Amino acid sequence: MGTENLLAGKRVLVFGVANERSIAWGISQAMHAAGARLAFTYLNEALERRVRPLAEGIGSELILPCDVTNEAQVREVFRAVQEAWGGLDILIHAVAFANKEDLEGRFVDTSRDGYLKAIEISAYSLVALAREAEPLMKENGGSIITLSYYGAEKVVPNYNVMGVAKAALEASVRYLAADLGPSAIRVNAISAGPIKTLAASGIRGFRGMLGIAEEKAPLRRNVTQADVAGAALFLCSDLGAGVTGETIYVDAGYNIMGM
Ligand code: NAD
Ligand code: 0WE
Repeated sequence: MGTENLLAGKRVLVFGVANERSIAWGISQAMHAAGARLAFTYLNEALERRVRPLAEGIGSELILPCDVTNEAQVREVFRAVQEAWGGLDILIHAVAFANKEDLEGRFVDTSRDGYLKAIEISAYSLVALAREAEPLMKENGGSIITLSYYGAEKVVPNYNVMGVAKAALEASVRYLAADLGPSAIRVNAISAGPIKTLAASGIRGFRGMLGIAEEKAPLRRNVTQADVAGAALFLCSDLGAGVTGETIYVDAGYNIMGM
């Protein structure tokens, strides 16, 4: 819909594609259609088999392994991007993980290890990636996007430790935006409504959540990967030039309702 040249020639690095339903894949397709070049990372070999064909299908030149808890792999990804492209314009962070047992039952029962793991993978990783991205983006400025959820600011049953991690993520977006702003690097979060992805498929009662969201949201529907991609295009292009440190809701308005 008229976005052909919105990101012409922009170099995009994407973390968080697992399969064709991933929110990061929806964003990637939209950015490709807007004229961007894309590089992808995958968590492990099992996911490489899903990610590589998708990436190659849109002409991706760079497809690299990266567990965000592995400092050596993180460094190698940015080294390879610098070598291939001589810089970076856009970074997409769409990575989250908590132990399954911590996404049910009582938050008060979260173990120390489970808490630290959720925060490390889902929040600290943005800080680590932003630090590596800064020198590659400095020359021309850049844009960093992460994905959050409503459970960061209100208690959503069973979201538990992920809610705490998303709160840390949203606060990290503000502190990173302040640090990187003088380098013309913008940092924003998109807080998406529930979408049926691989990460959601492991959640008991997720279908019920989709039904509730649809009923209560002002737009009376759920959001799609394409809805999230639209906001990402806005934020990463010159259309979003004045926006940084924000968490923008793409949730059909769900979060504004009181009852
Ligand atoms: P997804 O399963 O497609 O993506 C999650 C990704 O995280 C996967 O690609 C997985 O490989 C990656 N990941 C997990 N641990 C990792 C690690 N240690 N290192 C590197 N990568 C790792 O699901 P999704 O729903 O597209 O999730 C993407 C983002 O969107 C997440 O941050 C999620 O919290 C957020 N989000 C999802 C929803 C939803 O309802 N699906 C709503 C709001 C926000
Ligand atoms: O951020 C998420 C989910 C992220 C996620 C999903 C899993 C499933 C499999 C993180 N870690 C894991 N670990 C696993 O082992 N969402 C926004 C989707 C989601 O998850 C929920 C939700 C919603 C919405 C969990 C409970 C309640 C609501």
